[in-house]
Order: sequence, then structure tokens, then C-alpha cells
Amino acid sequence: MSAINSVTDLSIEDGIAVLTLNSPPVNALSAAVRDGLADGFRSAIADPAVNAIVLVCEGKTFIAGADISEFGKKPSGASLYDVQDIIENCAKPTIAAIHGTALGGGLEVALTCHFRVGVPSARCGLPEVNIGLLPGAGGTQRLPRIAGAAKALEMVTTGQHVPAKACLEMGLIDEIVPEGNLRAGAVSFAKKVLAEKRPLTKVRDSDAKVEAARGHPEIFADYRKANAKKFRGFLAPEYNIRCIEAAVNLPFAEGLKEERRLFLELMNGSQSAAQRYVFFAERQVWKMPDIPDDTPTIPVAKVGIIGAGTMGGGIAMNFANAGIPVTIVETAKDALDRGLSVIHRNYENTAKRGRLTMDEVEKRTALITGSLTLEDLKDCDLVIEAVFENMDVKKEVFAKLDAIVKQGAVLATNTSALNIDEIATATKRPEAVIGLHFFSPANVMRLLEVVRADKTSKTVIATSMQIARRIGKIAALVGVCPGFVGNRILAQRQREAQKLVLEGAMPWDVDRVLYEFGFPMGPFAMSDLAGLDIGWTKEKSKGETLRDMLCELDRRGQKNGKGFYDYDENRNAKPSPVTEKVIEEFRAKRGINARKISDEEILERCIYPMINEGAKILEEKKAIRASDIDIVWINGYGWPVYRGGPMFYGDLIGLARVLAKMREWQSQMGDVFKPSTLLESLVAEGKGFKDLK
Ligand code: T1G
Repeated sequence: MSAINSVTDLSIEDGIAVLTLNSPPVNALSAAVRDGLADGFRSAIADPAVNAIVLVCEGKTFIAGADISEFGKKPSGASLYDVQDIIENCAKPTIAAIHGTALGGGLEVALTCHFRVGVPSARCGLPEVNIGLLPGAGGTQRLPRIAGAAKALEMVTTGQHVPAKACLEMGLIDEIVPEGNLRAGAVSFAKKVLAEKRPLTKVRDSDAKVEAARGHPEIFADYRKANAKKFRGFLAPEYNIRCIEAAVNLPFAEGLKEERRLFLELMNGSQSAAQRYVFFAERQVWKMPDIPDDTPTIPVAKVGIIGAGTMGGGIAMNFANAGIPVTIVETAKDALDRGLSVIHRNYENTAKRGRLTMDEVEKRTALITGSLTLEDLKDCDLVIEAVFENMDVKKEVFAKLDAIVKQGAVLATNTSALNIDEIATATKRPEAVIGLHFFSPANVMRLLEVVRADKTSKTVIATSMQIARRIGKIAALVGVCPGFVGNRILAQRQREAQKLVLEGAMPWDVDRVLYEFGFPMGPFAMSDLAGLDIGWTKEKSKGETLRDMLCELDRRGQKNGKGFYDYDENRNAKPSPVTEKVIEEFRAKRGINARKISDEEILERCIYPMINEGAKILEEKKAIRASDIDIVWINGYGWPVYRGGPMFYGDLIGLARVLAKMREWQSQMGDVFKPSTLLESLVAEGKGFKDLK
């Protein structure tokens, strides 16, 4: 075994050269790895004792793509294209031996080898679209030549990781070798190739599958149409489609040029910058500076949930989905039965959509037990309270839990707004109390706000973050304050959206601007979906808000076909002349002269106070880092990932502009627009949130 460089070794066994990469954590194509590949292959090619070359990786995975952390930096080392040319023009058989995930540039390197073998657990994919890019090293030209245009379209626009078996079926992998025996399996495959004198075909020269799609533009037109809603606002999916079109309609070299052109456009654009930022932010969010990685955690083998309502039921499903038995407690049998039947129905619907087998449905529902007594939670490791949002009720529940549940358990509340420090005072073990704020529907929404209270122990925090990962959530650790991070920032947008309507805009104007910005829905359409009468009663209504007036006119939202919008039988919304009249009367009663409000002002008035509030959250240390706030908004509130989140967006447009606008509005409309001190100091130093340590 000889070292080619710090991350690459070369050994020769019976005439087979084995080039081994070892660059943790994921053998990404860093400069060192590219240099190692170039020099390693050159050396093996030049060595007369070598008849074939196997490329294999140490660690948990084959090459998982280009090194994303190098993007935007001055390139160094061998270029990926040069490495690929060396491999592809090798006259000796080359075999890529795949384990873990061959992704992006990693699969593109493997596609320049003559053959690919993999272990059964291996997966292959071109997930560049998930970071706003496309496979920029020939992947969009070589993949369709193996998998065909339709499969290639699907892989490059979804970024899916395709299991080895399916890769074998589509010809992406030539042989599956025994799990745990990759190296030996690849070497014997190489010997077989030599013994059988198999032809050394370059993927780039295999045109049959792309020719089959030539003259069938409907493949692309239908695909665009079928995915228009899903790809709305994103540039990368369309650019990936154009590359596959180029592969079908152009000679390889032309297609490669077109791929390069489109790749550079995306690479230099703000969408990919945002999505790459989010890639790393989703990994950073788990890191808690004052909670060491070796902090002891509590093993969670049994979970209790109090309240079988919408939230309680959804929360229970998360644990059952992860194979953790759950006991769900209600105060009354009918409420319990209702809650359990909703859970059952949800699972059945998922099975109907083919995403679960009935066997899995049975397994999961069997893990959920209903109960009418809190005593049944005494030996739970984690108890999550999801009862009515009332402080007295919460404190009463926690006092009972404190008396019943074993010492050492985590006592969590799903409150979305109440003060958890105060809830904890109802127990003699405030160090065991924490907030686990799920988002509705709790079994679907990925986000979990883990809310540390003043006395919450590090073990309870570490355990909560660990359990969050186990149930497939992305968790952000936040501090206790009204609305925590997500709802606190949401309140800023909602307030301004309401005010803009009083000042002259219509609800559908505000919704359109935010929809075009990339949110799945605007605040008024969202209110109609949730129901305008949540927490509203005729008796208590004072007709002081628009919502009051609409509810008094029996406009309850989508559920009765009228709210801010009017809805047809298919729930399609259209602006309502009734609402328009209500708003004009509302303004007239308050002596407000409506004014024309531009889309730009609507957007800025809704977004800038959110950024300012995010800055306040950081200065109050209610969030660890700015990117955590972005993760909360992308995963919990529909902020478009290709805009990176409110804090990233603030840096993108320039904090000076945000501050200037906040000061202008403060002078016109008062201290609700008071700039955060942090925002002022960052602007004064010419810095952004990205510069915060
Ligand atoms: N570049 C740099 N760092 C990477 C990386 C990459 N491609 N992939 C992972 N990491 C880091 C990550 O930040 C984390 O660091 C650690 O590795 C473990 O990752 C020319 C342009 C491979 C499925 O998009 O999907 O090729 O936080 O926590 O859950 O066409 O990582 O520990 O400091 O995610 O086991 C295309 C991205 C690149 C794949 C493993 N490739 N990676 O998941 O671990 S663009 C990708 C993943 C490209 C070419 C183009 C996953 C994984 P830290 P992890 P994991």
C-alpha cells in the first residue's frame, strides 16, 4: 500500500490496483481528494503491473459529492473535469466500488468508470437540486444514457437516493457484491471483467437510451406540467430538466457545454447560495455550545402524552412511527375514543396512499395505548402535556405529573406560547421541565422547537434533542419568551398584514405578494383555512376587529365557504366583494382614508419587522444562532428555502436597508418598529448576521 497523498492510498493485488480514498466525514471531492484521484489513477495507469483499477472509499460512504464548503472559494487542486478525463480515457478497466451513498460529483466520478459495483445497502443519487444546483460534472449527460430520460428526469429533479437493487435494474450498477465485502467483491469483479474480456464502453458513447427519447418532447412537457406546483419558485428543477433535454437532443460534448452553462448560472445565483446555506444550517442547528456532545442522556423507551386532541394524537404518532410505545391519557372516554380513531384514520389514509402497508398500520397503532388515568404514566421516561392552552390547567397537570411520574423522567409541555418557567414552578423538579413545541399537523410538520426553561438541566435538553432526531424532526433549541422564536416572529408579520389592510390594501393583495415571494399561502388565506372563529364567540365579540365583523356575518372561513375569500365547491378562493365592503366600512368607521400601497411596501412591511424581531431574539439569547431562526421559519412556517430564511434574506438585501426602513416607519407609525440594538450595531460595523459568532 503506498500513499498517493494524505487522503488517498494505492495498493496492487494480483494485477488489480485498488485506489482507496479516506477523507472523513463523507469523502467529499475536496482539492485533496481530486488530487489523490488524479495522481492515483495516473500512477495505476502508468504501472505495467496493473491490469484493472478499483476505486473504493473508507469510512461511512463512497464520495458524497463535491465539497460544498469549497463553493464560492478560489479553486485549487486538480479540476473535477480533469480527474474525470483521466478516468474515462483509461485503457484499463475501471470499477467504482460503492457503499453508503454515491451522490452528486461522487456518482459523476463513478459514471466515468467503465463499471460500478455496490453493496446491497448502497444508494446512488444526484441531489444537487436540493442545494439549488444541477449535476455539473456530466451527470445530466451520462445518467440518461444509462437510465433513460424519464428516470434521469426524476432523479435529478427530486434528488432521491436510489437503492442498489433499483440501480442494478436500471443498469447504474453492474453487480451487487456481499455486504461488508465490497473491496474483495470489487477485485473479483475486476478479475471477471479481465477474464471475460468485457468491452470497455464509455457511458458517454452509449446513445441508445437518449436516442429513444429523441422526438418525444412530450416527455418533458408532461413532466413540467405534472410538477409545476411542486417546483413553483425554484430555478434548479427547470434547469435540470433543460439539461436532460440537452442530453436527448444534442451530441454529448454539446450537452456537456449546455450543462456547464446552466450550472454556472445557478451557482452564481442567490437561490443556490440560500439552499447551500440551509444545507449547513440544518447540520449546525443540532450543535449546542453549552451542551457537550458527551452530556449523559435519558434512554426513552416509554412515552406518555396527556390530551388526545389534534396535537396529542399527532405527537403520539411520531413516537409510534419510531417504534416507541406511547400511552395517551384523556379525561373522558369519548374524547379518548375520538382521539384514537383519528389516529387510526390518519394511518389508514396513509396506507390508502400506498405509503404504509396495513401490517405497518397495525404495528404502529398497537404501540399506542389509550388511558383515562395519569397513574398509567408513572414509569414513562418522557411525558408530553398537550392540553388546553391555559396556565392554571397546565400547572395543575404538572403538579399531578410531579407526584406520579418516576424521578429522572422528562416532563415536557407542548405549549406554543405560555411561560414554561412558570409551568415548572408547579413541580419540585423544574430541572426536568422543558418545552417540546410541535407544529400542526404534528405527525407531518418536521419542525420542533425545544424550549429550554431557566432551570432545565443539560441532560434533559440533550435527551430532548436526541429524541427529536429519533422521531425524524429537525429541532431548534430556543429560550422562553412570548411565542418563542417562530410565533414571536409570526406576530410581526400578522400585525403588519392586518394594518396594511386597514391602510388601503386588500387581503388578497397581501396574500398575493407573500405567495409570489414563495410562501405556500398568505396570512388571510391561512386564517380562512384554520377557521376565522377559532377562540371566537358571538357573546364575547365586540366587532372591534375585521375577524369579529366577518364572523358576525357568519363568515367562518373555508369550512363554510366564506371568510376573507369566497370559496367554490372545490374550495378555490376568490376575492370577496362582501369582505371588501366590510373593510371599507371598517375604515370609514375609524376615519381611515385608504391609500394605494405598492407590492414592494407590502413585502417590506411584512418581512422587515420579522428580521428585526429575529435580531431581538438573538440579542436576548433566545436562539443560539441566526441560522437556527431560519431553520425554524423554513421548516415550520413555509418560508421558501431558496430565500434562505428571514435572517439570511436580511443579509442578502442588506441590513442597512432594513434598518433605514424600520427607522422611517418608527418615525411615522411608532415604536412597534423600534430597531433592535443588534441590528443597529451590525449596520454600524458594516456586518451581517452571517458575521455573528
Ligand atoms: N460537502 C461538504 N461537507 C459535506 C458534504 C459535502 N458534499 N456532505 C456532507 N458534509 C458534511 C456535513 O456538513 C456534516 O458536517 C458531515 O459531512 C456529515 O453530514 C459537481 C456540484 C452524505 C447523505 O448534496 O446528503 O456534487 O456537521 O450530518 O446524515 O455535480 O451529508 O459534521 O461538520 O449530513 O450521515 C452533492 C450532501 C454536492 C450530498 C450523509 N452532494 N450530503 O448524511 O451526515 S454538489 C450532496 C448529504 C455536487 C457536482 C455537484 C449527507 C449524506 P458536520 P451529515 P448524514
